[in-house]
Amino acid sequence: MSVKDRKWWRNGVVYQIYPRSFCDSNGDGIGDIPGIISKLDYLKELGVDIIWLSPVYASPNCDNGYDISDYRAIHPDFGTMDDMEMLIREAKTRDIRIIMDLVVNHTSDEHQWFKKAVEGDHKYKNYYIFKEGKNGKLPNNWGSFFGSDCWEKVPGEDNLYYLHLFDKKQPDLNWHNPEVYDEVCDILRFWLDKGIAGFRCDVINVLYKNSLEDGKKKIALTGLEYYHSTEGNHDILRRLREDVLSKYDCFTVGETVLVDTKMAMDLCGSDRKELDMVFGFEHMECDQIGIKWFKTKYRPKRLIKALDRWQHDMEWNANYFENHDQPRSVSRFGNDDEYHDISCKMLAGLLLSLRGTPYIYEGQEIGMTNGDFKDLSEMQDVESHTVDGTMKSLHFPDRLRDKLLKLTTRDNARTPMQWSGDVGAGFTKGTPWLKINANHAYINVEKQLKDDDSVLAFYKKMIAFRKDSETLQWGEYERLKSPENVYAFRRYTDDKNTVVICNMTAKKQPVWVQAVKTRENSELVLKFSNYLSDEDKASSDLFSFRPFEFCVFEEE
Ligand code: TEU
Ligand code: CA
Repeated sequence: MSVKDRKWWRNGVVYQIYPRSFCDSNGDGIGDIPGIISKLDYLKELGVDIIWLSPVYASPNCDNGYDISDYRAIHPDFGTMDDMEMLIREAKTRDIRIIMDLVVNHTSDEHQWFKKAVEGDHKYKNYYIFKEGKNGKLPNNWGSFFGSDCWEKVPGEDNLYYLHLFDKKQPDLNWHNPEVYDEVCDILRFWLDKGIAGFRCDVINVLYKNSLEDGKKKIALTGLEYYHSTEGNHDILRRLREDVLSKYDCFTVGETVLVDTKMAMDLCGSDRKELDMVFGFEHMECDQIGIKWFKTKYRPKRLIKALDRWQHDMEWNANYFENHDQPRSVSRFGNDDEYHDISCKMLAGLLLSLRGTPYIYEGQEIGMTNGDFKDLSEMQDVESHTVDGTMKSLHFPDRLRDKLLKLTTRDNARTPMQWSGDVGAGFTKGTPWLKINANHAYINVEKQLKDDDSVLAFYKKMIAFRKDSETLQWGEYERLKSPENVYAFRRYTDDKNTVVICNMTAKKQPVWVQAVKTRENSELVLKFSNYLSDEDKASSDLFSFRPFEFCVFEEE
């Protein structure tokens, strides 16, 4: 079941920039828009077609910009509106389009709307979700995504609270209110008229709350059943598309939390006319139980199972292994030690062979690893600090808290981009806002640009290979038989058959050619591999796949 319309963005290679950590042009230790402009040629050279720009709007930075206080202003840390318009222009001259982060489940509590609401302005009070506490308790028993409760008392009130599914400085908008809908339509038009090419839509499937009743008590996210992908939410997405988005040459990718493929198809199936694609989380939950802080051992077969399900069930995918919220993929699904480079390349090859739009997160292309934080004092992530408080209140032992936080802090993905091995990593001449990983001394762009066998060089070659491959871009998908920790699949069109094999482990794995082939008397001709020298594999019946080996064969 796959889509046929070859929209320009379907096979665009998307590169996510977390602006705060990408490139600091003025030495204040914070990445900025002029810094991004200075790296556009690097991105072009890599093969990037689209930039997903995480929030650069005015914000008090409680959640590093995912708490917006003015949707039409650029935070001075990042530059000016002129800088932003120059970025859009300069990117366009390089045939790179920009999508922005649309964060409209909530605003910052410092947004004018919320300030007026708490001052008692009736119109703006209806922009948010207020409710009286009951019998000295909170209005209901819901839990927030950040591991705390999700009601905060209104300043100056005895018993009035406002809802926040994230931090208390991120009050949820009331999407029952048509005026909120109209405001968001205007925000979309404002940015689309500036020439952006679409939006990454933040937690876009929790907008419409059906009720504020107590939820069925759960370990986390009690109350989810009242706001998760509700019919009201679908209606909003359909109308936003109909009223605004369909009038522009743009696309949307939804960050849709906690959806299975059925729910995902209900949000982005071509017949639904809501979102163009969605980020699923099932593969991001293969090494945890339910919520991210209940970590389990990573088992490749679980990752393969999740990826296979989404490749099989979805018309189209938004494929990613990293973003600004997730640990670095080489530290999580690869090996950031002995097999660092080869496992980065395997993950690159896998990402760029799957059916769907490929998303690469800043630094992934050079194999950046999780941060090297000493303890919570070196972390800035509001989620980590909130969760630490909750774990303390639950009497988690210090060592366990410390271990869990280092494994799960979103700051693992937010350490400054490693451009060089110099002090400041070529990211800044000043003091960086977040600790730079000490391994920038040997994992950096400058070094890898000079090395034709680097992770960066592999990403460039694999991106070019994918762009040249009809099957990897548009082919159908079918899983092939293989040992459980080897991911083998084929991508095929009417006349071409491309076989992809990934050893997801640090151990040698035997792969029986007969199990992988799809036709009698065919030959598997090796077209791409992450190992340089390659004995002629296809001549034998038994492949012996080396640690983290990745191969692409054409079946001829
Ligand atoms: O994240 C939504 C979300 O579910 C987060 O809880 C995320 O899955 C979790 O932090 C993973 O550890 C989006 C943004 O990506 C995130 O940066 C924001 O903090 C959040 O929404 C609120 O806007
Ligand atoms: Ca700066």
